[in-house]
Amino acid sequence: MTTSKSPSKSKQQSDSSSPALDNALHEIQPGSGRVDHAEEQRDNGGETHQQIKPGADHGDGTAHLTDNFGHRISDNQNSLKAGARGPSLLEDFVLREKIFHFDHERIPERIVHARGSGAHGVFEVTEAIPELTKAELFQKKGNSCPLFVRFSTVAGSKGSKDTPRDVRGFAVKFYTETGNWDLVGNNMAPFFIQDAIKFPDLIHSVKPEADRGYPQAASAHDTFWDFISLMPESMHMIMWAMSDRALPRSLRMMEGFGVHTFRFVNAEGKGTFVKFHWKPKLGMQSTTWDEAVKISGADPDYHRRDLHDAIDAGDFPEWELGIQTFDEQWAAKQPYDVLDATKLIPEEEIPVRIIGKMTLNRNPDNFFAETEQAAFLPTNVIPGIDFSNDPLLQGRLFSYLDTQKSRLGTTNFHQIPINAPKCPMHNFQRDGLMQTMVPTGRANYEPNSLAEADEDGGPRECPETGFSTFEENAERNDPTEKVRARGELFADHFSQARMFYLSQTDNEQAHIASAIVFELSKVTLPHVRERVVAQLRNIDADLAKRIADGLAIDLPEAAKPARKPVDLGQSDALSIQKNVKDILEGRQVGILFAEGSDRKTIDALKKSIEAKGGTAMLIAPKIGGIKLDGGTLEADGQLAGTPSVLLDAVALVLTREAAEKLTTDSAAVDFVCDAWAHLKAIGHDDGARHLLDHCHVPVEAGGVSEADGSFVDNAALRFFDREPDVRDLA
Ligand code: HDE
Repeated sequence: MTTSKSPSKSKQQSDSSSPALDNALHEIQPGSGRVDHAEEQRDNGGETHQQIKPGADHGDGTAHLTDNFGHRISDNQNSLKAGARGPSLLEDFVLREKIFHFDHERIPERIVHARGSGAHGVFEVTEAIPELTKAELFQKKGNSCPLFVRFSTVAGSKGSKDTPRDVRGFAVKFYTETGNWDLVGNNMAPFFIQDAIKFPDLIHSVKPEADRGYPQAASAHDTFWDFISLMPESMHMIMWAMSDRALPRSLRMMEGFGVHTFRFVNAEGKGTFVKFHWKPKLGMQSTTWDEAVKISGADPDYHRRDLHDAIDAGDFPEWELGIQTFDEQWAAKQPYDVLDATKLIPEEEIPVRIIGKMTLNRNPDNFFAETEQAAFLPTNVIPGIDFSNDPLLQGRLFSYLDTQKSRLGTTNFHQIPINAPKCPMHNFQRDGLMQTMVPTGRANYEPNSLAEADEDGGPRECPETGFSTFEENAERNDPTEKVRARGELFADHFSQARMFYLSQTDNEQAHIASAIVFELSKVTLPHVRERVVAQLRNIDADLAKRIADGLAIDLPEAAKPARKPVDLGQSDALSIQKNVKDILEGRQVGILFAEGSDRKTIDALKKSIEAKGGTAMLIAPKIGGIKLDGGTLEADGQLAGTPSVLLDAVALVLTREAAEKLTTDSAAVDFVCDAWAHLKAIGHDDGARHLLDHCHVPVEAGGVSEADGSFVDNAALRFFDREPDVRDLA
């Protein structure tokens, strides 16, 4: 069956600056046996099942509408009836097939990370690391491969909003020449729990409560905090989850982490521990909490739209892939266990070494077929990359394969194009539900000697180049001892939580404190609130006091730590604000205008915003055309539908009369008040001052300026100094 492809709006392929990038846009062309499901059906041996071509369209390129078995449909508007006003007939196979298929369109959503957005891209090696890994991909600078990424929230359902306070999934599927490598990480470096056996409990506690089915996509409720208060190991991750990292401004502006310690293995069989990092080209940016709440109403698809639009416009999001590598000896000297996923390795201890670049350059053609059906498996590693004994990772190695069977319904989910490798795939696995490959010949077992009779005996194993598990030095473990226990240092639950908190700016610390007060204020069980504060006392006395004050409760006794915390100092890399990139790229700047606004100011602003890589968005009370000197100007967004929460900075270019009129329009007042409260740059001309005065925005405040070049410079920043004026930071 032919499928029509919509013309690409983006400048994607033709504009890529790197030849490697261009090459990798084309799929890896393997030898025989490649299965290209989208174009045609082939069997394992490479034979094609021919499609009947003649008369496949109307002669003008428009395909014939057919049912699923190729029968042309004459009428797609009316069902078959016994008379025009009579009952529908059972024999209407066109109607029945259409409704039958529709009835079964939904599949179970992911148990966690149900809401996600995907994109295709390419990975390019910028520094070869053969001394660390034999992975084919990393042998040469310039090597590249196609990839697919899916970003997600964790707790919410598929149809929930993009901007809850939550961890974001950051899953990357590299289609390498030696098989798929899935780096299934998050935008936060540690995790809530240490052992996979606690994962179902963690997720049950954060999901909507069992009896009442709410709250959706929120951790601010009894069961989550009840569990957390009883799991001190979660305290480090709680600091991250309550920080601005949980409120990314854009999926393009967040870091990614492999979380676990993995292992590189080189050609000599030498193992090196490795932690993976993704560093965004646009730097990190977050929204404020109030802004995130309002965005979820104004545009629940805020992140999905932003990612899609950026790629569509040719502003391809980029991340650098970095590694921290270390050996057993180094690991043994640390005050934490590198196998404990609730811990990170400070970048000041081991700097992140950049080895590659990921560019997202193509939107999925079909959300369901690609983004929804993408199945990531931490077990997808390539020779040269291996696992560690992290007990959380070990549990994941089972879970992901298992879950795909119930979500995608078949053990053959690897044949779905988004999941299929782009290198040759041959084995003796056969049959199963929804088998789409048509193997030929008799060889469905191995060893066989069919080749001796001139028959195809099928593939053979590869002792030299195949995946072989790292031979671990078992010195630190006795593999003959069966225990339900954890490493000794796993018991330190607070040292890194404290390091994270102390590494934040004052203002970021205040955000953490406000977030915890907000969340605990939604908790109805007083003993849970108290128990959380008792745990927080082990992180920082001041933090615990702030929370107790914020809840108006007495400071409880500190919880007794399982192991005495140690002082790890600070790590500046953990703060967003200490690392912010002062750039306009990727940012959306609004210019509000109305009848009579000065066209020259608008044009000049737009030009300089675009010159700095930002996007200018014209906003007016009416979208179709506003009268200005010398003609009319169309807006990109209508004022009520484009609140300032969707913008990074706003310029107000208004006549005095228009400004006065807008003081009675709550959309305009909210536009200004929110931009002020969310610490955004505000530019204004003389006429617009009236609206600013009405909204009590002091024109001499930081980030408030004339609507000229100074505004465009400011637009790259947020003005945190203003924060004490707009909210209680106690
Ligand atoms: Fe996942 N996780 N997870 N997780 N996870 C899933 O797999 C699970 C963990 C992560 O875009 C599920 O295919 C267990 C850590 C991402 O499709 C499921 C444990 C990290 C995604 C599952 C963890 C992650 C998932 C649901 C503890 C960061 C979305 C659907 C042992 C390193 C991938 C699916 C996508 C998805 C299980 C812990 C990241 C149920 C048992 C730690 C980004 O299998």
